[in-house]
Amino acid sequence: MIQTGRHALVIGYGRSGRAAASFIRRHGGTVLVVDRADTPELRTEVERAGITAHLGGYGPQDLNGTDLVVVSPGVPWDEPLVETARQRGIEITSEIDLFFRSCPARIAGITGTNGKTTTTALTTEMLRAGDQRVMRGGNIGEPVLDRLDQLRPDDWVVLELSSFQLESISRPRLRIGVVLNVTPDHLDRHKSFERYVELKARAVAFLEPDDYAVLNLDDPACAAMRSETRGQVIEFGLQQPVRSGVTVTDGWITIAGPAQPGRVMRTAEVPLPGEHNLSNVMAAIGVGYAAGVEVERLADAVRRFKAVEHRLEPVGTFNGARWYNDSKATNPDSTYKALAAFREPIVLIAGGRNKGIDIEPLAQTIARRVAGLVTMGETGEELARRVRDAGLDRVERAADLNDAVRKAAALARPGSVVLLSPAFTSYDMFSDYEDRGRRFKATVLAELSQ
Ligand code: UMA
Repeated sequence: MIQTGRHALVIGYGRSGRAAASFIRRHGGTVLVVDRADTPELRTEVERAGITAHLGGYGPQDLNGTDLVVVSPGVPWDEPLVETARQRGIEITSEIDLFFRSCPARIAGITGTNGKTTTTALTTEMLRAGDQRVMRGGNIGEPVLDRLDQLRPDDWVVLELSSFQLESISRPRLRIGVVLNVTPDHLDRHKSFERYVELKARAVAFLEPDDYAVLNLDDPACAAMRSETRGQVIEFGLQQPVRSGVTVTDGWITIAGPAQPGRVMRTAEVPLPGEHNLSNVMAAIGVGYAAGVEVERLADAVRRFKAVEHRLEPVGTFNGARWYNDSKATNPDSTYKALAAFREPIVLIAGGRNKGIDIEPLAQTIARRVAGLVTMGETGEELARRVRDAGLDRVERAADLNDAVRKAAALARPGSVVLLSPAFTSYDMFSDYEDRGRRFKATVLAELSQ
């Protein structure tokens, strides 16, 4: 617990920073906020909170009198100001680290490159179906530290954990740790794929023998984590034989292993499109099973589950074409999964800011799989050129989101799927992927519904 009298510097005043600042002040500490941005919204936020803030940049002078630095997930862990604080021997933490240090409840943590949010949302529903008190939060967009006081020891907390968050937690001890998949992402920040995998593995590296590691056997990096945990392993997989865990046999999701309850539900009953979603559902079933929820209740929770916003979220049908918002696809792998989820001809809207990823394999896949492409954002020009070079003719470059929607509508035919699945981050044109997804939906509805 934060002791009274701490003088904290909170770097970054977004969702995580606001939760941390409010928690520390409520527990008798003082807070100075710094943020590289200086916008009217931020000014209003700090004024409303009555908090001292230095906006528009920061430097070593902000560390004077500080004995605790709280770093937001979006701020690099090796940011110069954080390094200076380290050198001065000041304690470094984060909103999620403070939460782990004090949380009295059991934590199930879900990480992976893609599918985290859907799996976190579904897992929460499953544990609730098992009559558990559950708090959901983390990278899903819901900070948890400011809700710590509501928790009791027999509650569950279901956390979506990003690599940024896992990096900042000194001891991420989970009761159930899930790693869904690991493919190249955030390499601009973590520098190498190996480091990124290492950070993801922290979700299972601190388990004790009574805890559970839920690991995807179809993903080599996840499968290798079996040897890095002391927890009991619940495997899941569609392609690899599963000895003990969740698998699919004869069209049924099944729990495999000695004296296990067998069939859970038919795969055809899963209400989310795509094999990747089946894999997410299997992971969530693994968690629900480890937490002792009855199989029938797990199946019911899946049947009732609706798509999460911005992940293959249906927007509507216009002129016979079905439109989907998959703005959460901020890396190529996520876009591959979206493309694989449909059999129909696809008009894809893609492009954004590159996080250090090679565009060529993405261009090849798009050229093979889609009927038409509209590109936008910083990578738009290169992506359009490479996809044309890879053999697709129907490629358009859009100036902005309205233009992208109009061009995609012109390429679509009755029976097509029009899919916003950008494969890159949104920061070149939008404040985040949620902003991109919401503006996309609003534009589609404004342009196409009459
Ligand atoms: N800022 C700085 N310096 C920096 C970077 C940012 O001052 O170097 C400032 C920005 O100007 C802004 C504030 O910090 O005012 C934003 O902080 P933040 O980027 O940490 O964002 P939050 O709003 O606090 O949201 C964070 C997570 N953001 C990131 O990891 C980038 C949210 O995940 C998370 O939902 C939230 O905490 C609550 O836990 C978002 C995300 O994009 C969804 N995550 C990445 C992903 O999923 O790929 C990892």
